[in-house]
Amino acid sequence: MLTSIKNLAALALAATVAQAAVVTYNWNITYVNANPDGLFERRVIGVNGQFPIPAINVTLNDTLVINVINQIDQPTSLHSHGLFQTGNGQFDGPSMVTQCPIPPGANFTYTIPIEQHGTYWIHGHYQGQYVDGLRGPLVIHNINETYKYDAEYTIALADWYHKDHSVMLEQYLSIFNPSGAEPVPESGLINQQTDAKFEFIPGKTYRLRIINMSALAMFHFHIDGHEMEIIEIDGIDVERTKVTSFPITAAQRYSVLVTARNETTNNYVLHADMDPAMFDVVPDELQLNVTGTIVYDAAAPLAPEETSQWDEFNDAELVPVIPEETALPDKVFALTAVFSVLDDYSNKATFNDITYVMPKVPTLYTALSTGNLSSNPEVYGKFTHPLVVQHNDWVEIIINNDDAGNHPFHLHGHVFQIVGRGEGKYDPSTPYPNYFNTTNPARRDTVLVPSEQNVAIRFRANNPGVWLFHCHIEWHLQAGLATTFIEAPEIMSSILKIDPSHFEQCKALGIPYSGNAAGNEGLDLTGANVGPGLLPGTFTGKGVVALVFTIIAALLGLGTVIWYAREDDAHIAAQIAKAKDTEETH
Ligand code: CU1
Ligand code: CU1
Ligand code: CU1
Ligand code: CU1
Repeated sequence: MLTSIKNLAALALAATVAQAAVVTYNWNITYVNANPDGLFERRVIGVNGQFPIPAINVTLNDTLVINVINQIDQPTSLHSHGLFQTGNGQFDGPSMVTQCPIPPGANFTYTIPIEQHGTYWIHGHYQGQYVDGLRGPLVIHNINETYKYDAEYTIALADWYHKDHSVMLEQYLSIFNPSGAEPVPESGLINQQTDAKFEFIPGKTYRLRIINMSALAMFHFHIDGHEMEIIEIDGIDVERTKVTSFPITAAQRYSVLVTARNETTNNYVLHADMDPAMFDVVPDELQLNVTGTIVYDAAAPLAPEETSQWDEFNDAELVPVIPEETALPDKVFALTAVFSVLDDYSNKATFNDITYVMPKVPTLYTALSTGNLSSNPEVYGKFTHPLVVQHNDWVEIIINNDDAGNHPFHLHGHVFQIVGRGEGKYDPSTPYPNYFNTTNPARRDTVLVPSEQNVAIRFRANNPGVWLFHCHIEWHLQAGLATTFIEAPEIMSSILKIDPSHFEQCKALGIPYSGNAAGNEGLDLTGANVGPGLLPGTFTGKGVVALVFTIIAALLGLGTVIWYAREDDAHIAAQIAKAKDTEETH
């Protein structure tokens, strides 16, 4: 008996080894013209002359190799969202955090050992390139999946804009937008189109992998005539949980099991409703009701569309299949997120009054080139908002959302446990009754913190490296809603060796790749990039918005009118006008 078990184990091991492969994708990053919503053709960022970008498919234990050739006229970098990259943080991708961006015309290879399974995505992490199209699904198959199903579909949801991200970003961060109204998308897409179809065969069970690749939009997902069971969140398999609908924020993923009906008399509408609460203004022409079709028989009629009902849903109640207990934290960071007009008169985001600004040296290179000083947060510069933790610390982050908007916060290099959720600001002196869920809490890599609420998350600092923690609304990241975790600097250089190809990118762009955040030795931060500070005085955020409007009106008067008039897109002007109307409530 023992022998046969041993043999089985040997067989399983052999099977595992046999399946491990090096899977190579050659990605020429190129501009492509596309018209995914059928309303407007524009230049987008695609791969190998294609848009949508085809999904990456790999299996646990494979090594994923992505050979990038940057054929666009701006630098770029790629982030594999949700991958731990244990000991491999040099290939995590965020520009000026773990690498210099890849210059136009240059090559760079990402080599990523695959240590997880589930549903992920890959996207540009240089400025807002993913908003312009540089994003695609990354599906990691398990060797033996936890749940049985007959077939699967990947359903990538995304918001879509008609203008280039850079153009909208300039307007968003300008002094003419002191309320911080985000650009509202023109469309919502399913698999980068407006008419996605998914064939179902009676009686079969499907795994649907739903990914939200949006810049801003949150969707509510449901399917007419079918029940769904959630089985995965952000790469973590969870106990089957029946739902009629669920919300999915930017950067989150869900897998659901859906059993096909036993007849083919009708086809059914699949719904991804955009949540209007995410938009400052909902333009009349914006179709919030984004749909696709479950097709049983191309000739069959569509079943009458059901009215949308959104489930009250708490992802913190989902139960991971592989339990992981929590522990009392060694380090607690309370981060309060606020948007306000700073002393450059633009609306920026802050965590504890600091708005993120990129350093002159990518933070990972600073960690690896400053010796003993790498444990001193000062070397990373105040405006990368460095949070230093030691190897294997249990780290708790209490995120207080003191803003009128909802924010999906994402941590690179980890999943975190959702251990608490509450109203208002978390007050450690009066903990909520039963606030902390310490029994196998839900784990994921992106969590929604609704307006005027708080969420407590925990993770173990078992992945030496430099990991960004930020709001995954791309506009908010660009507005500075980010901090940087410096994890285990005391042992980082013994684990991470930077491939020399990194420094070629830096040299070509004239970016220094050693020293502190200013590119200097020691703690001399002369010349470091600095962000705007808080406006002086006793103004509240709302008061400042009102004040700034007054100043703008007084100083520019007619000028603003001309600026609006020159704006050829009426809807941006409408947003600004609307922002004025709502300045008191924002
Ligand atoms: Cu990420
Ligand atoms: Cu991401
Ligand atoms: Cu946000
Ligand atoms: Cu990121």
